Amino acid sequence: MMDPNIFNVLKKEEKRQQDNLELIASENFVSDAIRELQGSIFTNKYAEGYPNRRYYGGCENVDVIETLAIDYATKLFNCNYANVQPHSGSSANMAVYRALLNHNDKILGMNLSHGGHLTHGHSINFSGIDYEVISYNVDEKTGEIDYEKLIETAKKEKPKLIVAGASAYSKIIDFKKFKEAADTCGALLMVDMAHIAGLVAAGLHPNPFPYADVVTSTTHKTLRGPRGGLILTNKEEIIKKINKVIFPGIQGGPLMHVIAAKAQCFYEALQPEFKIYQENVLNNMQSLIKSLKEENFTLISNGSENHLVLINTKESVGLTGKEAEEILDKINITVNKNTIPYDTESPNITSGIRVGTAAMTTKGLNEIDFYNMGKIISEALRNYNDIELLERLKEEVLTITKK
Ligand code: DSN
Repeated sequence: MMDPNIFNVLKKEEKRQQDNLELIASENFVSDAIRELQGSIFTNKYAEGYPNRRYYGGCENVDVIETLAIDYATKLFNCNYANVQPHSGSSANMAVYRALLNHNDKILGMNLSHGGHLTHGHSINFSGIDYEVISYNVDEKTGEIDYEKLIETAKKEKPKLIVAGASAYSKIIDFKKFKEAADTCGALLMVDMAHIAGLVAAGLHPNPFPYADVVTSTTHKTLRGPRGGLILTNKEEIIKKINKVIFPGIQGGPLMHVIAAKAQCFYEALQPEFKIYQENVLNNMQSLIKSLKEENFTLISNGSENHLVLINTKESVGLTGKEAEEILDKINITVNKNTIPYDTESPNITSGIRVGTAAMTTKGLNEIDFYNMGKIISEALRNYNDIELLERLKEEVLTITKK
């Protein structure tokens, strides 16, 4: 029997997920099949090692599962090798650094407050502690990566590895330019495509291959799979090193229930419907942007070419990101505060919010719904002291979520 305390919270979370507009750009809703596999009996199995090279008996079925996951992943992303065991995107990134770098080697990664990720070299993260880090920024005026500056920095600093990829960047990433930067100093190129993996899988964002030496990802964002990590490469010498670092280097037994769910995720992403889903993600984002622009909102890089947009709430409505997040929470809209490039506020306060369309597109919302959401967000943030109005807006949100 499930502990009643746990059961009650589970029910509350179920209701929250049903009644809220989930606009956090890194979240999604998985299929029943993925959820079933992630909660399946594969969780009972120890399988340290790799298919047909395990340290435990009884691995004949999990071997098939992991081989399927690898085959589907390499087919989906058009590459030669995959390691599907990383427990998370962070451990995937750690494995790549450990496999390809020595302590204190130099990494060139995107500044966290310009859209990068903690594991791309932030000083409070292992990546910034174990390695020497140089950051690149976005241009202050355009909000876009300044590729010429990136190439110049690579030439001057001669990093051993360049990290492309972001957590809060709304433009297409030009992997060819990154490769150009890497080639100026013989650096390796790692692409962390966690946010855009679903778009890449659907052919709606350029594939990091053939430019990247190694690609990391999570499987739970736009890719719409279970929470976990993934590493891909075309090079045999790289996968050999990475496999050794993942196990026995930094992980023990792989989470076979999650790997089973990853296999299902890749299978789903190979189906034609997945491309239609991703097209809808992009169309819905454009509709939300149209609505926000009509309301005179300031958007970083003036819009989006992917599934997310960064809103400068301070400039738009005079609210910090923290305040905006809290106000929207009151009307059942879930977003996260997010630093914007050249932010003067701390990461706990911020001057903006990040909004994404992947999750609610999965729930079936369309361009009209997202257009209406823009109006609701605008009205709430401009009139946050009007309790009656907020109540009415919450009702409007519930009408949408009931659909
Ligand atoms: N925390 C994730 C995100 O929200 O983008 C990145 O790992």
